[in-house]
Amino acid sequence: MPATGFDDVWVVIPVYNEAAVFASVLADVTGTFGHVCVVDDCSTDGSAAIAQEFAGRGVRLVRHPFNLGQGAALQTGLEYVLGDPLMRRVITFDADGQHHVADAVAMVERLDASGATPAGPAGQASSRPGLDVVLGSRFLGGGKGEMGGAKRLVLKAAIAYTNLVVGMKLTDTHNGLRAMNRRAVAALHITQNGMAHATEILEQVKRANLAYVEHKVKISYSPYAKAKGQSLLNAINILVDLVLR
Ligand SMILES: Nc1nc2c(ncn2[C@@H]2O[C@H](COP(=O)(O)OP(=O)(O)O)[C@@H](O)[C@H]2O)c(=O)[nH]1
Ligand SMILES: [Mg+2]
Repeated sequence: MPATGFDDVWVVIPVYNEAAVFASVLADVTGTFGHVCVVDDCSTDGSAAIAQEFAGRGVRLVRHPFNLGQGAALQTGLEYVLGDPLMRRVITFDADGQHHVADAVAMVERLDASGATPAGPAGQASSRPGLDVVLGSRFLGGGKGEMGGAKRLVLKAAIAYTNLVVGMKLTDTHNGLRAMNRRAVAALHITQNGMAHATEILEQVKRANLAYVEHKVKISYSPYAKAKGQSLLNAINILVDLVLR
C-alpha cells in the first residue's frame, strides 16, 4: 500500500481502449494512491484486464454492460466511491497518460486547506471555509497547453462559450483532472455524455454553490494521445457537442 495521507482519497478513472498506456498510468497512480476506481465501457483492447491486474494495489474495476460514454462512466465512478463511508476526497483522472500524478497530489492537498478564502475565478465567495472543487487548467497563468495553434483556437472558443453558458470565468473548461470533496461528489449528477458532461459538471458546481478554484496542470500530448484524437477535429467536436447539447 502506498504512503499514507491519502487513505480517504479515491481516484476515479474512466477508460475506453487505452491498453497501450493504461498499465503505466495505473502503476503511476497506485504508486501514490491506494484507492482507485476504474470504470470501463466495454473496451475491446484488454484495458479492463489491465485494471484487474492491479487489484492487489487497490484498483477496483466497474464495467458498464455496453458503452455509455465518459460522462456516464464518471457518474458511475462517483456513485461507487460514495459507497465508501471513509471517502472524503476524489480525483478524476484520465487513463491515457495525459495527466500527471504530481498535479493530482497538489490539487487534492488544496482541498480543505484551512483558512482558505474560497472564491472562484469569477469571485464567487462562500461562507464556508475551504474549497469543495479544484479544477485542472492547462491555460492558467497564460500557458499555451502544448497544442497546435488551430486546436488551441477552437478549444479557446469552446472555453469562451462554456463560460458564457455556465456564468463562470474559467481558463479551461474541458480538463478531466479535478479534485473534489465528498460534498461536491454528492452534489454531482452527470447525465450528459460526449464533451457536454464537462459543461454539466461546471453548471452543477455553480448551482450547488460549491467553492472552487482552478489549479495549473500539465496536459501531455504524447504521440499516443495525439494519434488517439487530439486532432483539430476533436476540438471542433467539442464545439459541436456544446451547441447541440
Ligand atoms: N468509460 C469510458 N471512458 C471513456 C470513454 N471515452 C473516453 N473515455 C476516457 O476518458 C478519458 C478522456 O478521454 P480522451 O479521449 O482522452 O479525451 P480528451 O483528452 O479530453 O480529448 C480517457 O481516460 C478515456 O479513456 C467512454 O466512452 N467510456
Ligand atoms: Mg486524453
